[in-house]
Amino acid sequence: SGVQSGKAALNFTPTKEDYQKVYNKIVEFVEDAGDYDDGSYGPVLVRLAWHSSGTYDKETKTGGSNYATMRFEPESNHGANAGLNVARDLMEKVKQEFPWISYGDLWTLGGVCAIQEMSGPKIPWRPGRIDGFAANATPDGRLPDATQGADHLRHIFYRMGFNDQEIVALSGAHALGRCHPDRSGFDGPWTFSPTTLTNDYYKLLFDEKWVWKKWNGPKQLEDKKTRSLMMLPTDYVLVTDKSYKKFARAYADNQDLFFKDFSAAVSTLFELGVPESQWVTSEPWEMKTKDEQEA
Ligand code: ZEM
Repeated sequence: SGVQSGKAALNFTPTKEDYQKVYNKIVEFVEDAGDYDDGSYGPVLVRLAWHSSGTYDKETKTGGSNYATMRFEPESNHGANAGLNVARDLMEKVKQEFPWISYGDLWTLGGVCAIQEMSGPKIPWRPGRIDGFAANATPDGRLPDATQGADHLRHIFYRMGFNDQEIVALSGAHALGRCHPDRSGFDGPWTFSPTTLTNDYYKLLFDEKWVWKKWNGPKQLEDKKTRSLMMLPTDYVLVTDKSYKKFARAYADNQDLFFKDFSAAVSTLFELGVPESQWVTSEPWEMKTKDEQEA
């Protein structure tokens, strides 16, 4: 069997149907969020999958989603990961029902599930990540710093192997979720529908007037009209940097194009750091949404 669980090798080779069962269990937990945030754990699961993948460095081939090293200190305590214990604890409940899945596969499947169930595009995904050790963790500072500018984003995302178009497409994930003062220090959602993936993030960047918020917290922008939405400094550079702006305009004008490019970039993101030999299939799978299975 190509899949290792961290426990003794199980005499069991999971099929696509087995992973679909895991997906379906994640859906149950995502929807059973009660009063948490906007009524869904979807956004924080997307953030967990992203932060477990976005540590990748293409030069040294270190970091990425392979070993799920955020389970260990000090990575679990890196400032960028504040609040992700919520997502890891939720995924732990799924892991208890499906102990054969690796944490890296579980967390990335959680991100795929969350995006698809929040009306996003299909994210091709395949299993093969293995559980690693604290020694596989990367140093702090590999994830982007929201207070910085266009060149910082290039430095961070080029290191992962992405280009300007992909930086802009990936940033569209901020249509989802919100900032929490007790996690990042920033406050508020980017869009009016934080549990549905749309291209509104780009539309709002162009259509609203963004002004610096007057408060004691970190530098962030708010929309002048309602003062209920926010943009990070790194979001705003998508409309001030000439190269980024052209892609942001295209995504604001065409949600299908955004979905197509977002799907491709996220699928690549979630596979960073996994050696080719580990994949259990050469072609990534499209997991079925809850709705498709009920139809
Ligand atoms: Zn985020 N992100 N991110 N992001 N992110 C936050 C929240 C979420 C940056 C960033 O500093 C922050 C990507 C890229 C970048 C999500 C997905 C993706 C927060 C708020 C910050 C500060 C955290 C909090 O307080 O809870 C920066 C600088 C980025 C560089 C471009 C990419 C790429 C993502 C996925 C593909 C999501 C879904 C959230 C919302 C989490 C939640 O709990 O609601």
